[in-house]
Amino acid sequence: MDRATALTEAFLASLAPEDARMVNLRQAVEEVAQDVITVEKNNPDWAAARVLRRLVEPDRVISFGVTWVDDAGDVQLNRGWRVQASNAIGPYKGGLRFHPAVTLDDLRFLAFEQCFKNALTALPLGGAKGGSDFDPTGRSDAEIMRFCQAFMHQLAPHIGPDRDVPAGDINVGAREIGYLFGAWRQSAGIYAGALTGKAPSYGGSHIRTEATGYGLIYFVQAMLERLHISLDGQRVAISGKGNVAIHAARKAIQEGAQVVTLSDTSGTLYAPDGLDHDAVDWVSQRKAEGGDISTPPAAFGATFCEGTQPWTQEADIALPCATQNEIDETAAQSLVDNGVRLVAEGANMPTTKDGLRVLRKAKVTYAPGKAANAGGVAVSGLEMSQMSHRRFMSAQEVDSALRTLMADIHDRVADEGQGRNGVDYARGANLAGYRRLAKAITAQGVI
Ligand code: NDP
Ligand code: 2IT
Repeated sequence: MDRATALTEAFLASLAPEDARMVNLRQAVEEVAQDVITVEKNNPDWAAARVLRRLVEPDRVISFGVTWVDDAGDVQLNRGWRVQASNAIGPYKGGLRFHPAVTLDDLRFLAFEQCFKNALTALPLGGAKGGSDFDPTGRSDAEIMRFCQAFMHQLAPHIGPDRDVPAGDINVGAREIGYLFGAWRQSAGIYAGALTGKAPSYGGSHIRTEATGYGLIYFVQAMLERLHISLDGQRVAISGKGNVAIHAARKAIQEGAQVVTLSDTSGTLYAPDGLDHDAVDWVSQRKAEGGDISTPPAAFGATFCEGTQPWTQEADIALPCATQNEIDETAAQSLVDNGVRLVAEGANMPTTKDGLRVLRKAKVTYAPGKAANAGGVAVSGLEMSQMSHRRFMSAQEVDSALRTLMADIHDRVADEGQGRNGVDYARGANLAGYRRLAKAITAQGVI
């Protein structure tokens, strides 16, 4: 066993038993520790400060009940959380996820990852995540509004523009952010940037909705540039049909790629010659209506493969943009067998530990979500500045700033991850994020 693995095992064994039982948190922590633990041990200040251990321990976890009334007049109960992981380099920052399967384990791993992602943006953004086990499926607009208001009633005392700034994530988009912001504004009695992802009509940034997906493609272009390959003509398999997937698909098509798949929980839409903008618009419309994608119009040249993932189709590039752990060992092998040479994560931790081992063995170029999907939170950072200045950028200005931010993140990560056998982006992202956090945490003393 090498030194990093031995130290990582000892580190994992030192976690609180309830944390060690959180499988997603453990997976995320192990993946970071493996890359940074020897760097920490070799730096006496960072080792003495126990930087990594302090990053695993959130500053606080706020847990609350959410009570609301459905359209039938019945009282409904849900559980909500906000995990405030670290504000060492800026206000707590990270999305809110509404999904019936959400657990504290998910939000702990997401908040931990967010600290590193936000550090990589080079903006003043701390790490947090939150959400609820609320299931929006089949709920009316009025029910969504009442749920968001009840959720914010509980969360409002804990957030604010310099304290903690939530945003969207799975099932939390522009509509939900609008209801959440309205409720926060009423509760706080002031108008300020306590949430990002707002519409431009009330203090939001242009391109925030598109930023994660567009940023992912800009990151992929920076990766391909190093390999002297153009995105033009590449076959791209994308999973998901939500915010990240749709905007990644639109930008990829715009840049000349063939988007061969989109997907949802029911199956995969496969178009061997590529989906066009009309097809992506149709998928986006289906998502907005709460519908599935099983009956595409014939003109799209696409077939629906029920119950399958995109990873069984031939492609050059794979962009997982749905959820965590969607590429396991079998899926990763299938990607390799179908010709995929580059994987960049739009979702957070979509690749399992075993999946990653398969990709590495096959020498697939792999970019982790904490680098490749950082465009969303980076534009959230720009939204915070614009709101504070009371001065807003045009869509073109934000898009061009996003391109630069993603190219800079890429270069920071590639420099740190450069090794004898090329760039290890996962290692580069973990180390670059860790170094910024370690410097900030040690400079501020033991608090
Ligand atoms: P959306 O709610 O817009 O879309 C989520 C998509 O993922 C849907 O197509 C959904 O399928 C699918 N999905 C969700 N849960 C599961 C599951 N358990 N199994 C299979 N498919 C699932 O969310 P986003 O696009 O915003 O988020 C997607 C991913 O990107 C998440 O990992 C999120 O954390 C990450 N991310 C999001 C950012 C943002 O700015 N929004 C920023 C950075 C990362 P269905 O339609 O069937 O429900
Ligand atoms: O995972 C993420 O980076 C997000 N869901 C966006 C966070 C943000 O604060 O914009």
